[in-house]
Amino acid sequence: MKTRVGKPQEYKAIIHADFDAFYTSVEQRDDPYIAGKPVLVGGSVEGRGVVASASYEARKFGIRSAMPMSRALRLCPHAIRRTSRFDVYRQVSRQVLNIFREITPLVEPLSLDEAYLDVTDQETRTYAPPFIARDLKRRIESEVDLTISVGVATSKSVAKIASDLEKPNGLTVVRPGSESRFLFPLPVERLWGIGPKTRQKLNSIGIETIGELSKYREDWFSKNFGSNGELLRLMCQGIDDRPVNVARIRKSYSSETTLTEDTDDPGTLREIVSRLSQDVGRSLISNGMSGKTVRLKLRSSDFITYTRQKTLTESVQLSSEIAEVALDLLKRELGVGEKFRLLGVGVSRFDLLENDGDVIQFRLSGF
Ligand code: TTP
Ligand code: CA
Repeated sequence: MKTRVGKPQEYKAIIHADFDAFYTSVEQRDDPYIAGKPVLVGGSVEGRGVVASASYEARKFGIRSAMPMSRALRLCPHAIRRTSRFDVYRQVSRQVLNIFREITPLVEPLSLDEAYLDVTDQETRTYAPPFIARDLKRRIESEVDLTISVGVATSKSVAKIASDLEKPNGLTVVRPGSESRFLFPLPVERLWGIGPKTRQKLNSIGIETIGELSKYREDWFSKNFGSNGELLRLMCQGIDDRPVNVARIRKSYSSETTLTEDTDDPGTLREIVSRLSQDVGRSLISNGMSGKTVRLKLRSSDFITYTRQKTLTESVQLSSEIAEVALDLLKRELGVGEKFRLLGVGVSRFDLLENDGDVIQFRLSGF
């Protein structure tokens, strides 16, 4: 590691790197015939599949990730559809993470196509973080033949927001001290953890921008966002001390829900389990993961929590496959007069992950 020479101030230098249209860019790279054309990677129309990734040429037609494939093809009938090749995406991801790790050992992958790098120790008087980021982009382009968008900032949350602003092939630098100027005009949903529902709620009370949200006081944040309130308040100011976490390894994906009313109705319970399976399948697909163990969590009306699980010979990833196993596990718990108040579905045992520890995800919870 290089030594730091005469650093003027004590702040961190964080880079967030994110592939542009990851799956479709890999497909275009490997087949020159479809380069520059509208390309969709995802499930089939017949199988009621959704778009996993849309090339930027396809986005001009209004196509977005998670849209049903049938709708996407109505918007752009001449789009070229490809099925996912996870093995290739994983291989690209590993190759790029290795390049990142040649630059700094402090690399935190978030999913197959995103990572944070802490380059504080690589900065020198003549080699500032924006140059490190520029060189990083050039290396990926020449060695992997793909483009990434990067954000450079003093914290993870600001770097992540920055990398998204000038996609594709963007390089956005937020200089130390200019965080508020950068963040305040942006809409609140740019902040991590502010999903569509929270955005709507904030908009309904007249809060549109991060600047407007930042005016509220500590007690308002804790009242409205609970224990995450303070984290969010500080993020509005561009303050985020979370370190780049090399060791964060996600070992399972799950989704659970507390029922509005305890029930033993098989139809209702089956529907909930199917929906939870869908949530889990979506997370697995967007992270290029699959697992062999499907787990069903149940909490009865007398608050007894237990799990039932099945380990398969082949990994599953699709919602339909997960639901099939989870519904089978559920079937054995029905008809014994027990009512349930909570259900959960999870998938774990990522063989790939156990081998190389590459796929990691962080979620801001509690919203
Ligand atoms: P994203 O980074 O959200 O999307 P992207 O890389 O295709 O496009 P960009 O970052 O330029 O906006 O997701 C990364 C990959 O994860 C994406 O290529 C495919 C997969 N994915 C899904 O399978 N389902 C989804 O709903 C999403 C959002 C992504
Ligand atoms: Ca991406």
